[in-house]
Amino acid sequence: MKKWESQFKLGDVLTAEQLDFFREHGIILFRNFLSPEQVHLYISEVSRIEQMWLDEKREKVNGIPLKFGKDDEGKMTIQRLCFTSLYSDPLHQLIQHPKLQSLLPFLGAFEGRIGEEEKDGLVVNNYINTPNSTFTQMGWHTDAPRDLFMGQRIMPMLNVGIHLDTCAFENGGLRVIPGTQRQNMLKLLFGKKYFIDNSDDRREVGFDIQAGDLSVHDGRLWHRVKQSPLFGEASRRRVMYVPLVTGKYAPKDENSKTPFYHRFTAKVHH
Ligand SMILES: O=C(O)CCC(=O)C(=O)O
Ligand SMILES: [Fe+2]
Repeated sequence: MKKWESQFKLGDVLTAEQLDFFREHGIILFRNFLSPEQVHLYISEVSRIEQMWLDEKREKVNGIPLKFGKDDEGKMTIQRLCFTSLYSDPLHQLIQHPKLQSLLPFLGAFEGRIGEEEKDGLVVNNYINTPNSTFTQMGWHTDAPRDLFMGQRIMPMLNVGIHLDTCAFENGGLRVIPGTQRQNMLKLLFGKKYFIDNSDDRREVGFDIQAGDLSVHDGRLWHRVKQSPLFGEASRRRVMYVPLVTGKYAPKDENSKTPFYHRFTAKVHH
């Protein structure tokens, strides 16, 4: 396990160095994408949406199940929200920001777009290490085979992470195995046991992530979320993900079916 440094800043266009780095490793971290004020605003927007959905007793958004947990006082919380930008002007504007469009060349020759209404839209993961939490870590996986479960072939896609909490390397969080985005299909599908393997890997790397940082990883890259050694609020980690997608436009709506893999991941994401 190794900590990587990063000094990359996201400008209006990606530099040759940034493109080369991403092509080699399948992951890149940009510092200070959001100001502290923006982080604060998006956290409050997520709380507002969470409360609205709890009040509505909502269980799914566009066919994708919300993931519920309880806080220390036994109050219901939502630990994974999806399609959030469709319920918030500030989040919608963030997703439409030209700086996010500037990430599309990471897809290489493929023409991409921001998947605001596709896949799970703008996801918010809210991890906390408490006895009642249902979301403390996420086992090894790649994001690519979800397409297979949807009955489609795997298309190139990137996941953009917008980090709302500071998470030092020592405190767990995102871990990736650099370069695995270039593996063959057999390794992509069977390189590790999807979601149930939480063990350390000597090849894995992570970062000291600051609230406001932005990460991009290739959908074919092996990655996981390592559990925090801390407990309670000190372990809280909120991160938003939006997919950059290619291929046929496939928006979801209220009538969209629940993908089969959610029945599986609901059981193993603890
Ligand atoms: O929370 C993270 O940083 C990663 C989440 C993830 O890999 C996923 O939702 O597929
Ligand atoms: Fe993932």
